[in-house]
Amino acid sequence: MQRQPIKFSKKQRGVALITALAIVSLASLAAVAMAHHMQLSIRRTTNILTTDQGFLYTLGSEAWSRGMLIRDLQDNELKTYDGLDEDWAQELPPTPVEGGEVQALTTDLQARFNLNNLYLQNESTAEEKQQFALQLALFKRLLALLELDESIAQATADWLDQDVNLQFPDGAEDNEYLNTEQPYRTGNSPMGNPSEIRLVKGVSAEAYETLAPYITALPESTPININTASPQLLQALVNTLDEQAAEQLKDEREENPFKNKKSFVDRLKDLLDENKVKSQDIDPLISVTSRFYQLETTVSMEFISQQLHSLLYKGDKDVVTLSRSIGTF
Ligand SMILES: [Ca+2]
Ligand SMILES: [Ca+2]
Repeated sequence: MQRQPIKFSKKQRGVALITALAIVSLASLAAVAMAHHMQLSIRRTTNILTTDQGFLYTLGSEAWSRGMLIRDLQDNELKTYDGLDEDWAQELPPTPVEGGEVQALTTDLQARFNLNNLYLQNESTAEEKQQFALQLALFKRLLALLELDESIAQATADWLDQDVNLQFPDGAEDNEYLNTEQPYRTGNSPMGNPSEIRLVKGVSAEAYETLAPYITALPESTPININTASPQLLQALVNTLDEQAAEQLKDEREENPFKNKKSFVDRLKDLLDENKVKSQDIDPLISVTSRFYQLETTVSMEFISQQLHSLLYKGDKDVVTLSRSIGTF
């Protein structure tokens, strides 16, 4: 039996055409969406790979910096002092690498005032109290030189000490901070990062910006390295040293870094009235070598820029990384 061809009416043919067009346009939309999705996936993967590549470059930079410091540690001549003329202190200018460029700078954190030097345990010896008084006076002088409120020094000491009793008339403990708009309590322990001082009474955003280049927060008490400290810190160390003399010392050490503390004190006695140089007050605050360094690495790739800060510790036999942070603090 022969089949009769199905006959569609004109109306039915119109519906079929519209349906076909709708399917084609839906398929086109799906194809566009898929292509867009694929493009995003490719971009996302590229970003992940580039970020990984950048991070590996920052680790490479850290290994390079460690190598410099290890060499400094092993070379008997370089071991006697740490100064800005040494290899570790030289900046790595923007250097091309596959896919971008790397730049790095190692700085001596003992060129700065260590806020944790103001940490005084409850049961401290008379000698520890004496050391604390010298550190407090030094920080006050630094604040005064930077035209900041000296009371920040006492408030910082209260912030660090273990109790919540006011140690000084200008200090501040829980009572002060619990009465603020957003209440918080004192740290009552050494700081993990110098930016913590922003929480201390009297430290505004402007004050912190001024203070930041001169301070650090290290895991142990540290002296200031007179070979790397800024002229402002040299002035804070020796209260009779004026700006001109501090600049002069900075220029002189470029040629002849101080190999020991005595040569620094002797030079001070030449520059200043000998009777005004109290070596017993200066000696405990200073050093000519350093153990804590910061490496700042910037990696710039096509789409991404990364910054890594590494805290490096130079021990007696090796250099180790204590912490890393990604970002600009
Ligand atoms: Ca050295
Ligand atoms: Ca306290």
